[in-house]
Amino acid sequence: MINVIGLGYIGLPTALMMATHGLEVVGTDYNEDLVATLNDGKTTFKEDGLDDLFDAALKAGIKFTTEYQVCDTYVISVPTPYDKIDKKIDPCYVVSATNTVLDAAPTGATLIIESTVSPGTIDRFVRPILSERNRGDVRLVHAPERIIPGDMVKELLHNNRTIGADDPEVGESVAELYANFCQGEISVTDIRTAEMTKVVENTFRAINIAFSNELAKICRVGGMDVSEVIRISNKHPRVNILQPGPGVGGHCIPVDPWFLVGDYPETANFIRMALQTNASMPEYVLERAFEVMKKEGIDNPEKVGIYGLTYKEDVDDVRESPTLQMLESMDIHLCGSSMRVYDPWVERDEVANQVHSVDEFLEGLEMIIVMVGHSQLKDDLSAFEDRILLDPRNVCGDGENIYKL
Ligand code: SAJ
Repeated sequence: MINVIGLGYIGLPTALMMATHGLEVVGTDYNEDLVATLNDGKTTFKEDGLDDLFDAALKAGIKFTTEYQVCDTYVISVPTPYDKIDKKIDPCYVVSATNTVLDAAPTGATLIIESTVSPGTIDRFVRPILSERNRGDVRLVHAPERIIPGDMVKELLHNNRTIGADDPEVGESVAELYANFCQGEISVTDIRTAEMTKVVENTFRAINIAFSNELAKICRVGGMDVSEVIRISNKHPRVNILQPGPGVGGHCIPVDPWFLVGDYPETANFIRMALQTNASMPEYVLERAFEVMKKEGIDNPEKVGIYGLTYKEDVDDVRESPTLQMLESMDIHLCGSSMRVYDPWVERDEVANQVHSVDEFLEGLEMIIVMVGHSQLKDDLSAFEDRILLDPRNVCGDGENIYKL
């Protein structure tokens, strides 16, 4: 039996995928409400294909509980927040989950950590627990998750995976376990390399986005169209520049690269600069919004609305979202967050001035900042027609009323 610990954005789909591929799975989370919701037959977040996978997993016999199980394999998939001041990882959830697993785990159990951790975290925080508790018998593995929100179900099936283990035989046996559902290539390596590759992958993406954001700023100063510049540059067979935008959100790309900066402050200079460039974007959009307001004679921020609150399109996750970062920066500049906010994906109240229908959003609005290009935007755009649009993601098409980054 496999006990998946932590039923959030990664743990839940992983547990469901395992359960629908012939494995006996129990999902555990300390959050009683979350477990109750799952036991009521409902999923806890929106994700393409998740509800169908959930129904199939229920039929296959998956169970949800707050209790850790006595079994041979544990998958830890808990959050790894970071300290915003010193930029280092906070491994508290991994540490407490490991301790509780060890209370239940029989001799020789396999402990797979899927949570993203900075290189060396397992040596510094997990191994000491195993030695203190005399549990050298536990087979320790790091199998960092790689799935992208918005396409998680497909990526769980098709992405290549990395398995880090002390003993290559243990690594191979865990690779076989994942091969029950994973059709990608599975690389087996040591634990520290697995930790590093995960952070490197997200750092690579952060730097690529930072490059495009910097290009957007250069093109604005130089009077060039950054989208056209990137589109044509990407026709080169060895160039693949990502898209500029209003900032970088989510729990991964703006967070994980800081682990390297936090642990290697003297060396990770290039990475630090890239992260600072991405972090500057929400405020850059705000400045651009004021520029456009001035040009268009819009003097009152209450006549300006923000479309999109999630960190990217077609997800309901608002963590570290560019809109939240922008609202924070408005508070700092004392212009208040008087702009109305609407996001078709976010039903719960997250911020002041949030409204829950397009009609309420549009009432009296003269300008809209389109922060997220949800699929619904295609329908909503026709209603936005006679307003001024600021389009930092370049998802609204072209027109006299549409301003770019
Ligand atoms: N973004 C841009 N321009 C782009 C692409 C993205 O501004 O061209 C922005 C998005 O709008 C968003 C942020 O970057 O605000 C991050 O979004 P994302 O789609 O790039 O990535 P995540 O955070 O949803 O998922 C990433 C993925 N990592 C990589 O692709 C290397 C995913 O595979 C990881 O599993 C995930 O991080 C994670 O959990 O680590």
